Amino acid sequence: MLFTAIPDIASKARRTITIAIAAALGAGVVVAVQQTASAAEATLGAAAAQSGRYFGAAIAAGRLGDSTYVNILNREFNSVTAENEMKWDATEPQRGNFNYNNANRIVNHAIGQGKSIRGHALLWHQQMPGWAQGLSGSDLRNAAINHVTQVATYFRGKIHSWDVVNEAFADGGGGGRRDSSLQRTGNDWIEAAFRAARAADPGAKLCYNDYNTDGINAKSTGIYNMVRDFKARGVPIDCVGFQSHLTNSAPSDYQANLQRFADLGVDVQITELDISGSNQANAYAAVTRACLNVARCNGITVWGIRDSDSWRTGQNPLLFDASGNKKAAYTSVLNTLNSVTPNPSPTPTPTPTPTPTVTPTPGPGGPCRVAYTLNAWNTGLTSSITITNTGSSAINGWSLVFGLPSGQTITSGWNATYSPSSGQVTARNVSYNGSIPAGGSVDIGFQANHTGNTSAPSSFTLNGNTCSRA
Ligand code: G2I
Repeated sequence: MLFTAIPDIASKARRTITIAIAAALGAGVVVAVQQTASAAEATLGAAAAQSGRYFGAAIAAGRLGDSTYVNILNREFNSVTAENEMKWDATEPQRGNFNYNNANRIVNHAIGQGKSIRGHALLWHQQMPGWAQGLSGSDLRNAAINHVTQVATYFRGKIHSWDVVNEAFADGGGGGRRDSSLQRTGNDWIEAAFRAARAADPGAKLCYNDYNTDGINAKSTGIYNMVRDFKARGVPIDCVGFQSHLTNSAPSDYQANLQRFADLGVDVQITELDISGSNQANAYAAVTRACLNVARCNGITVWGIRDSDSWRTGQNPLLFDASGNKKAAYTSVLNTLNSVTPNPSPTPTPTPTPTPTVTPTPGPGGPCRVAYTLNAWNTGLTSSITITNTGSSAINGWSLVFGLPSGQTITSGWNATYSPSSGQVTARNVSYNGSIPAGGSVDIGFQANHTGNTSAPSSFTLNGNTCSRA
C-alpha cells in the first residue's frame, strides 16, 4: 500500500533498474568490497567521516522509545532525516497553526547525540494538509511560501540541508514538471520556495530532491536543466538529492549522473537509499563508492534503520535485519567507506554560500568591499551582492546604499530589506546578519524588473564609507 505514495516508482522504474543490473556489476564493486582499510572505522558514521562525509538514516519519532533502534541509531549514524515529522501535514496541520512536537523529538535527539540533521521536506505535492489541498492559485502560493518561511525560520541554524522542494518532476520521457496544484500556481513556484528558504535560513544548504533520477534519463536531465538555469540566474540552490530507492543495482551511469550535477556547481547527496533484491550487498557498495568518487557528494542517508522500519514492507531493503543484526549489505558499505581513498577530497560541509577569502586590510575606498554579480533576462534580473568587511573591527548593524540604474525596480530580495525599490536604494541588514566580523562577509541579493538597462550600480556606500569593488 505504501507504494501507492509514489506509484511511478513501481513498475516502469523497476524494469529500467533491472535492465541495468548486469552493467552495474562491474569490477569496481568487487574491488571495493575486497579492499581492507589501513585504519578501519567500526561504524558507518565514523567511516564516512574519514572523508568529511556523513552517513545518515531516516528516523521516526515514534520509534525513539525502542532501545534496539536507538542503540543502532546512536552508534552508527552521524546524520538523521525525519521520515515524516517535518512534512507539511505534520508541521502545519491547520493553516497558520504550526506543530513541531514530533519534529523536535527528532531534532533534540540528534542535537543531543551530535548528529547533523537533514530537513525533509518543505514542499511536496504529497502529504499536504487537507486545508492546503483545498487551495489553488495565489492563495496556495502564498500559503506555500509562508510555510517555507515559517518552518525554515523555526529550525534556523539546526539544519545541515533542507529538501526545499520534493518530487516536482514528472516520470516518463518528457523531462518536464509534474502536474500538481503547486505547479499550477506558476512555473516559478520552485524558485520562489528556494528564495524564501534562503532568506529564512541562510546557513542551510538548499536541495531539490527526487526519485528515478539515479541515472542519466529524461527526468534527471529535466532537473539538471532546472539547476543549470537556477545557477545562471542566481536562484539560491546548493544541492540535489538523489533518493535512490533501488532494486538490485544502481544504474550503470549512477556516478556519472552525480558528477554531471556536481559539475554545475551544486553538492549532491544520496538522500533515501534503500535497495531490495539478491544483489543488495554489491549494489550498496556501488552506490557508496560512487558517492566517495564524487568530490561534491556530501553523504548518504538510508531510508530507515532495520528492514522492519522500511516503507518497502516485505522487501528487506536496509542494512539491519528486523532484530537489529548487521546484514551483509552493512559490511559491504562499511568496508567500502573504509577502503576508498576519496579522490578528490570532498568539499567541507556545511558551506551553503561560499564567500571569498579576504585579507582584512582596508581597501582603497574604505573598510568594505562589494562583489556584485548580475544575471539579466528579457525584463528581469537577479543581483547577488557580497559585502566584505575589510576593516580590522566588526561592523555591527549596516546599511548599504547604491543607485539602481534607471528603469530597474526591485520586486523581491533576500538577506536584507530594500527601500525604496528604485532610485537611491538602501539595503539594511536583517536580524541575523547585522554583525560582520573583521574579514567576514554577508551575501544579499534581489530580483528586479528592468526596461532594457541592465547595468550595475556604479558605487556602493556602507555606513557612509565608499566600498572598493571586487
Ligand atoms: O514514499 C517513500 C519516500 C519517497 N520520497 C519522499 C519520502 O518522504 C517518502 O517517504 C515516505 C515515508 O517513508 C512513509 O512513512 O513517505 C510516505 C508518505 O508520506 C510515508 O508514509 C506515510 C503513510 O502514507 C501514512 O499513512 C502514515 O501515517 O507514513 C505515515 C507515518 O507512518
